[in-house]
Amino acid sequence: MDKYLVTSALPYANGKLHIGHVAGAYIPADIFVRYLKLKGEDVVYICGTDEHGAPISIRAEAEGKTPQEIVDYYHQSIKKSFDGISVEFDNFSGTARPKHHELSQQFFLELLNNGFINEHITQQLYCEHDKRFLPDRYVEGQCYHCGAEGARGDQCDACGKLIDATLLVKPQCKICGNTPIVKETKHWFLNLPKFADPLKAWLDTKESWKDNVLKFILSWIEDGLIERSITRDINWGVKIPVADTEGKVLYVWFDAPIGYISSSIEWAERIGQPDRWKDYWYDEKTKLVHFIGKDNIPFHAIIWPSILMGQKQKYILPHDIPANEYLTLEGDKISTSRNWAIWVEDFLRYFDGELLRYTLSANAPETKDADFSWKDFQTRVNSELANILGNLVNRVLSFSQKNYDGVIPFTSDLSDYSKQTIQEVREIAKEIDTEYREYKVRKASKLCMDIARIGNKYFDEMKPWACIKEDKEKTKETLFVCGEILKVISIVFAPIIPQGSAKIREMMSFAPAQNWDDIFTLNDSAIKINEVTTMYRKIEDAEIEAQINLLKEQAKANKADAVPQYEDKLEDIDFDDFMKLDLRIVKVLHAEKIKKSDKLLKLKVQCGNNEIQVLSGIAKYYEPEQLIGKDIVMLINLKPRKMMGEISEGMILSAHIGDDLRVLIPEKPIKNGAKIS
Ligand code: B3M
Ligand code: ZN
Repeated sequence: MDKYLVTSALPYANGKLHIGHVAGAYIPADIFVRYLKLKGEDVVYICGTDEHGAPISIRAEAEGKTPQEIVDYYHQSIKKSFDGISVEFDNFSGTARPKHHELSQQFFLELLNNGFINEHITQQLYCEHDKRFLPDRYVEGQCYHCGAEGARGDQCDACGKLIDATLLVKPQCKICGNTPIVKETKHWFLNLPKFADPLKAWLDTKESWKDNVLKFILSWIEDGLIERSITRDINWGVKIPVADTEGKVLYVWFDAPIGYISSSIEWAERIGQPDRWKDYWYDEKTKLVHFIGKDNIPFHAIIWPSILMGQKQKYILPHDIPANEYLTLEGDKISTSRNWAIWVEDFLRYFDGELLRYTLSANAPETKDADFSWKDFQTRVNSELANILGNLVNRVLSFSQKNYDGVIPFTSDLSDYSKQTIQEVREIAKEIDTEYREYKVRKASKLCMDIARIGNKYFDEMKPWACIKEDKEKTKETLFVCGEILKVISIVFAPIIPQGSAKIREMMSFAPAQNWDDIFTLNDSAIKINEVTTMYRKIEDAEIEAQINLLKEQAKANKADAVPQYEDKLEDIDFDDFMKLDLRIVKVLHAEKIKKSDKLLKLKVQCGNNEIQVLSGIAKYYEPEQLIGKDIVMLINLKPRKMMGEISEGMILSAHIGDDLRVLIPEKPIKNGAKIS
């Protein structure tokens, strides 16, 4: 029997999960694991959140939080989404945990001691405005491989190639938008050229790998491997275990895959067998399978195996890396920045997670990109899950309940047609077995549904509703065969729709599916039926329209939040129009919240010799104390207005974007009353 260690890419703990994520690296992996468990194989399924890297510190800075706060929040959010779609890891860890830090440092030191890491003074992009280096996603520009805009400092999404940030065309600081300069700094490099030969020898044994993975990697090695920097000038991450490295950490892609091991260690400790992880990672018979999205290929097929090869302890190397293509949404690329995405947690507010598992399996982005559309989702649920599978379950069980006292009757008197039908179903089950083994969930899910189709066809042809009027004994055969088919369905479909399968088995008073081989043993007695309930409710057109509207609105709302473009500028005005505005510096003497309003602050400000009262909608952004004593900018000749029963004699100037707002304050103090022009 084989032993498997299955992993899914560690999602970055800087955002929610969307359907594109789960279609690629999670649902197919969970299906594979459930399949292996049914086959009685030894398998551990490992994951966790990727809690380092520039995206997390960028998000923390943008939201005024600590990286740890961001990580804690999204770890929970992501875990909840996985629970909602029944993706069940044996362990779900996080890379900010101390044990992971220790292990990553240990890996680094060993590579260093074994001569696989070199130290170099390097040129890095540096923002003089923000006074900091700009590693990875802190910088964007044009890709020098393919010319695409928006390439990040570490990788270009358009061509998938890794990037040397200093070579980016027209680089821009992601924080302030300025053009960075190049500055020297010391870094540690993984000596990939030293691994070129062993990598090639290892990859030569991987003929069965998916084409998109193998071709891509071999061409990478052909192009010549170069040393890769595995440290960064930022504060959030695993500290470099070498003296005088303040302000530097290990590169997120160095420590993240080590997370597969640290999460395995955590698992072993949690189940009370602390050494158990070694049975997998140290045993060359273990098949290590990494489910990832295609943008993660080079890290898993080159850098990660090199990190493993550079250790004295012999670790297993990836057995297979099924990398999936992308999922598009309503024909358009999924984009978190444009909010063109269906977030799993939003989906779960309206529909059962299992419907998503089925739809994303039936239409999985395996060999090419696949599209998710709400209409297609509706069709899959209504015409396949409800009309084919649900219908079969319902008609067989209800019929038996009504006519055979709540049991599916037993008979051994089977016609050739019945025997053939059972045989046909078993043949398909064998095919499904192969498809699952090769991670082909798209084909597997179609074949599972085909078995239900066969069941319906058989039921239709046997016409039990007519037959029973003449020969109740003979009609038993139809029900018996259909019961057999339902049993097979409840096993072969279990990896894709675990709850649906459990429901069928409950209604048929079977224990949960645990053994694939039950497919090949005929039921040998009558089957008691429990209460029969509807498997899948149909989704109304109105529900689908509502979802499509929601999606569009969400994207539109996002546009309103987006940085206003120069093109959005208002109509030109005359100089005289501008001169009508009496803008002044004023000093805040007093500020307080207004009862009954969570938006307004009431300010008393000094402008020259006058005291003015003004109401401003900034209460969500500032505590009154934060403003008292500050010099701010105000329009003082706006006609007085009454708001919430209070008079307001002007307007405080502020800059705002999306959900963020800043009151304008002069760069150096200047006497209040000063005119602004
Ligand atoms: N967090 C990248 C991603 O989510 C990364 C995967 C790490 S796997 C070790 O695309
Ligand atoms: Zn900058």
